[in-house]
Amino acid sequence: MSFHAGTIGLVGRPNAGKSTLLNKLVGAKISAVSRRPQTTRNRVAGVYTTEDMQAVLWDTPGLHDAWTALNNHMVREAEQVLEEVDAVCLLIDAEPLARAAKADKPIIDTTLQTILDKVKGKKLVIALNKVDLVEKGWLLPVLGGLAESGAAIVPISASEGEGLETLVAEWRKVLPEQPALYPPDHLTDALERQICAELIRERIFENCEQEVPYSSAVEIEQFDESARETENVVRIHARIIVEKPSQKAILIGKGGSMVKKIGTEARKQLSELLDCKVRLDLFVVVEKDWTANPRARRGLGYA
Ligand SMILES: Nc1nc2c(ncn2[C@@H]2O[C@H](COP(=O)(O)OP(=O)(O)OP(=O)(O)O)[C@@H](O)[C@H]2O)c(=O)[nH]1
Ligand SMILES: [Mg+2]
Repeated sequence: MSFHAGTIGLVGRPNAGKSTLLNKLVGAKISAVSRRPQTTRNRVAGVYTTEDMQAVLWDTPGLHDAWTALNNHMVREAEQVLEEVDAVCLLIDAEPLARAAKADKPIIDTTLQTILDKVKGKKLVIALNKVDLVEKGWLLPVLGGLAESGAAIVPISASEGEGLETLVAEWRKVLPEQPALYPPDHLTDALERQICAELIRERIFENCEQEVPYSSAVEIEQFDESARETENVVRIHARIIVEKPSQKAILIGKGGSMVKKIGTEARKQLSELLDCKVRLDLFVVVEKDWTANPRARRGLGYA
């Protein structure tokens, strides 16, 4: 049996489920997932290996109309990945498409067409995601509408793990025949401390309202593994950076309740990731308008 391997960019609109799919296939939480759009800000790599293929998956920020410097960085990041990969997997949320079908509107609207134009010339597989949320009867017209793109289309549910075998089989078809790029047990290139920062940021996205998640960044100041072997514990100091004192107040919450909740939830996830106990200290600091400041953005890895 021939072996196929290469890089695949997971792209799509914000909230389509790209990070969920990456985590599901890798079998570990390496990329932040939240109910809010624009959760992912930088590319994250995960490796998925079977007997006859290996896909190096690049999770990317959602493609959207950027209106701030930080958003610009996110879209550029996704577009750069598009240029570098062997093939593209475009994730599309099935729900709005099913609504379009019900309303007798075109399945490929202008936004989707813009994204399809961006990936033109690339080997393409479309993953129609969140089919668990769509009445089966509306799936057919949606698939019919998407067929105009000319790409292979696979209905999936990233969160439920449905359709993933078929998706992976389609990926294999578009990847070049070559040996694996990584050892089969290799899961990610991301550093543990980077993933930790992402998972703390994810908890802010899930717990805080309005602009707070979009004005927050997380920086790991200390990642102390000196007692990892002996006492099975890692000590982590992280700074949550916000843009305004009012956001700091929201993040800290009444009597510290919000930062405590974020800390408790994050600690649980970090402990799973690192497979040991985690002592987590969170500090909230204001760095005035950091999202608009190129140097501050660079310092936080968003440039
Ligand atoms: N019901 C259902 N929900 C899903 C599925 N896949 C993802 N979700 C949910 O959709 C939301 C967005 O998922 P993400 O994985 O963060 O989406 P993303 O495409 O990475 O989003 P950005 O990083 O913001 O571009 C989360 O609440 C997920 O739990 C699915 O197959 N079914
Ligand atoms: Mg994401």
